[in-house]
Amino acid sequence: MNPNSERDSRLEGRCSPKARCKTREVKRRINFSGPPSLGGRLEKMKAISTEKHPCIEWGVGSRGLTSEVESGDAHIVQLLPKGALVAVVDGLGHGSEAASAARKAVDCLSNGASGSVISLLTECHRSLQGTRGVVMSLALFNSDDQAMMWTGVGNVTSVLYRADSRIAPSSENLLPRAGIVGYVLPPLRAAVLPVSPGDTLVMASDGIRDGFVVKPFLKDPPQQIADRILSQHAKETDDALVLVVRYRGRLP
Ligand SMILES: [Mn+2]
Repeated sequence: MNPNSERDSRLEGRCSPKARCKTREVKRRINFSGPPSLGGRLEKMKAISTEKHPCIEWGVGSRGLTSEVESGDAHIVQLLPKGALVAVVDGLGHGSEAASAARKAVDCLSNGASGSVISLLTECHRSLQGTRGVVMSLALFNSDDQAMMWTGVGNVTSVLYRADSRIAPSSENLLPRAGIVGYVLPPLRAAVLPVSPGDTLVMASDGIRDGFVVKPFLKDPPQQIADRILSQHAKETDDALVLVVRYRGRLP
């Protein structure tokens, strides 16, 4: 896709008109639970993506538009002394340029992971000048405060699901600002939400169709939730990535 036309549509908060249909073939290709012959790359990704940390537990499902070219979607889970920084990044367009922009954003986040989410995003914007740019959502869990601060630019969907069904609302959506990190940065806003053990954050690039259902599966391991969303909601027309992070509670 022409990066400029994608930029225009991203700036207006629209998705690519191409990103719609689906085929069985793609569903098979991205099915993690299928036979190992479906691709060593996916198997490897799954093997390293389920890990535990006293404060969070997470899983990630991801696949590139084609198996030959690196995905333009990326994520980071950075464990910190008092919590964790997590983010999903979507480089504009596809292929190596999108992947390199996404990688640069992840590097930038990992270098400054102890800063606030707004300063991190601003820093990313600076370091991504001259690249295609990315859209991203990021969240910083602070286990001292039992809180999560999140912000985002462009269409990466982020939803926090409450483990305790008595809490209303039972889920909250991040409201990202329109823009492109590395190209046009809007005035940023971050929100702070209290978190309790079991609360689960889902971040998905726009290669994942809206409408995924998480609430009935909140007790499942994060990797299982990520696998289900990827296999049922990945578009065939875009890179796709979903990160599922469960807050486990205060660090000892
Ligand atoms: Mn995308």
